[in-house]
Amino acid sequence: MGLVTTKEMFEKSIKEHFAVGAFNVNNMEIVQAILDAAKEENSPVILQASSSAIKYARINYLMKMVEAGLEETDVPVAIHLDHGPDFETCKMCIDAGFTSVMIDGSKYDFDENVALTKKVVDYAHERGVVVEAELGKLAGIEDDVNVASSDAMYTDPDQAKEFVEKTGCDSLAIAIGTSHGAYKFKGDAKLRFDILQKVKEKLPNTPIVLHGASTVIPELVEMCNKYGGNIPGAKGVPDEMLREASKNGVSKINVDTDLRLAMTAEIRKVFAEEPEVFDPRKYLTPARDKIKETVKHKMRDVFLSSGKA
Ligand code: TD4
Ligand code: CA
Ligand code: ZN
Repeated sequence: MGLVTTKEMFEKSIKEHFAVGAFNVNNMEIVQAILDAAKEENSPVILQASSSAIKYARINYLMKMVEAGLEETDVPVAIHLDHGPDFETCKMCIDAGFTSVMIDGSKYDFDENVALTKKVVDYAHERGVVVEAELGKLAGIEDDVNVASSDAMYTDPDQAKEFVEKTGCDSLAIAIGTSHGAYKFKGDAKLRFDILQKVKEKLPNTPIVLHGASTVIPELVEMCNKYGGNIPGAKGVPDEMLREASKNGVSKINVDTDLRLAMTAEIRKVFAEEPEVFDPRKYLTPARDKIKETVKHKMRDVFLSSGKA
């Protein structure tokens, strides 16, 4: 099928009650692991790159790696800009062949967010590219400001409807209590599914996106710590909650932290157990395998996207 926008996979996700995983990519091993997982699970998939990923890997390398991967698979694949900070970055990605971009105007007030998002939508739609926008602030560190989870700015469902109508964005990221990184909750995980439901009532046909949705898989955290890491008390969104979200109107679920943990856990293990190893392939091979296994588990058991290609 090759490179596609997210339009059809999201329509199918709404009709058939599953979510599409959007996995952050930074290098070849990560791209290969995700695409191999999607192929084996026969699942649609979104590869996404943040602006720091683009700075790190360089946009031409990212595009060419994705194109290389597409030669080996028939599942629908979208390449998406994650958290586009401004119009220029979105334009650069659209011009480079991305099929989807996110403009993250959540740090601006409502009207400025609308205006910026609309500008990106106009440019993208003329070129057949779709746009994700964001309304509301994720708890924790978001846009370099620390939003305490107690006064986290959840998405207002009425505003969400007005925002989508005014901007014409194709999908909407909402804040219901998730946050980026490995420390999402102090006590029990709590998500505002009531807000998700209200947003869905107001916007039944708009694909909804969940950011900061890594599980922070306990076995991976343990493994990192066992082999010399220091990430105590890390906690994410339990699989069960993500499965509910996938069945009940969330179309796209973003995952980066769990892939970082998978990769680091395996590399640490080799470093700790085989200090004589200095061939990068000796530790990047198990790292890549672990990312693939992690992605497959999410597609099959959590997002329910396996077989939906
Ligand atoms: O949008 N994302 C991934 C954001 C990571 C970007 O970080 P860099 O700027 O360092 O590349 C998510 O919503 C994933 O959330 P997660 O729960 O995996 O942290
Ligand atoms: Ca944001
Ligand atoms: Zn995010």
